Amino acid sequence: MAQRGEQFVPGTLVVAKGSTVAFPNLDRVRHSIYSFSKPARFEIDLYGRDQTRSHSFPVSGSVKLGCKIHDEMRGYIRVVDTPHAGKSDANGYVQLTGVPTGGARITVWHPQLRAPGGEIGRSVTISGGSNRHVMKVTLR
Ligand SMILES: [Cu+2]
Repeated sequence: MAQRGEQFVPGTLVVAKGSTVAFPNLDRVRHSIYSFSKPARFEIDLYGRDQTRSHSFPVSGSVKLGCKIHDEMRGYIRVVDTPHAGKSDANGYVQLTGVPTGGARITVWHPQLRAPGGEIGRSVTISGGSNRHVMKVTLR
């Protein structure tokens, strides 16, 4: 997740639990990174252009990132403990592969979703015949 144009790019990242995320600063100005989110409370001090810092995320959940210099900078990392996860595209579609048939629980998370923790869930039954499942996520 880079820092470019005084933004986190991409603004949202989905990573597997235990992943280490690199935060290259591609701006001319210095940035810091902080999080008060329960799964990952940390602070990375100011660093400059073409420098990279990284952080590991051993706990699943949602992490909201900020920069202490630029108040409007927001980044979101969703740390997941399932291989069946993805980020929906601009049209709201996400494709999950290799989902085993049977009962499953689908969770949708969005930083602006008006629900506890920004997430909603639904139990579904995955039927056989295809190992690719495409879902459309619509937020109202
Ligand atoms: Cu900054």
